[in-house]
Amino acid sequence: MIRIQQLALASTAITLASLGVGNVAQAASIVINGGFEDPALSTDGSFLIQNPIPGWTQTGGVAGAGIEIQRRAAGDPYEGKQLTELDGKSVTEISQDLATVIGQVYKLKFAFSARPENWPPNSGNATPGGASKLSIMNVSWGGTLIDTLTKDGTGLSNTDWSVYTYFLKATSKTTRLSFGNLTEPSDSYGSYLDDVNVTAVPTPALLPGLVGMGIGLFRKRKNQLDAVAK
Ligand SMILES: [Ca+2]
Ligand SMILES: [Ca+2]
Ligand SMILES: [Ca+2]
Repeated sequence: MIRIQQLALASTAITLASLGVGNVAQAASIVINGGFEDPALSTDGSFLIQNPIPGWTQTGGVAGAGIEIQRRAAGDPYEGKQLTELDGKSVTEISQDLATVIGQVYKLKFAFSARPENWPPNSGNATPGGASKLSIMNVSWGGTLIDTLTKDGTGLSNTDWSVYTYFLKATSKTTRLSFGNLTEPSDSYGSYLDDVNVTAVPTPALLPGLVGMGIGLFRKRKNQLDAVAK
């Protein structure tokens, strides 16, 4: 794992293309069910809490908190029809053990939103008064915390997705990828996660050097992406 400074795309002259990683998006993701589309719910407004689900297991929080899948129950997903809410019955950590190659650099990308306070306005699925609107996302790679993200759903009538991207090196044949909100108020309303992708970076010309220099982690917001799936 490389500890890195975070680079805002707009503040640097570095772009993915200039890093020689323009083809990264073409690599297949090694994450199973990264879009939380399985198990598939049949109707909008529905949700399901179970553990495990294909690809993902609850690894933190109280037993029985479960992994919550929502189909437009309280906001639009970033990708597909469904998303996961980390605050299922209570705060959780969910993980997937990835088959990785030692020394290989991977690109981690996912979308994170706070749970919106008002979806749709005045519906039964709006976050109730008294519940926290704070959403926290702790991201771990190989057991090491790599970032803590915070969003506030106060006043939102729909999701407000941001996409985060990191370049991370594998140091083991199995790398555990975890997302948790154990530091968020536990009230069954919280962090939304969708579209988790991990792709091997195909021998970029410049990236290994940059990683070596400590610039291995890179993140940017959705509005800096060229195209956004919705
Ligand atoms: Ca999805
Ligand atoms: Ca919940
Ligand atoms: Ca919460």
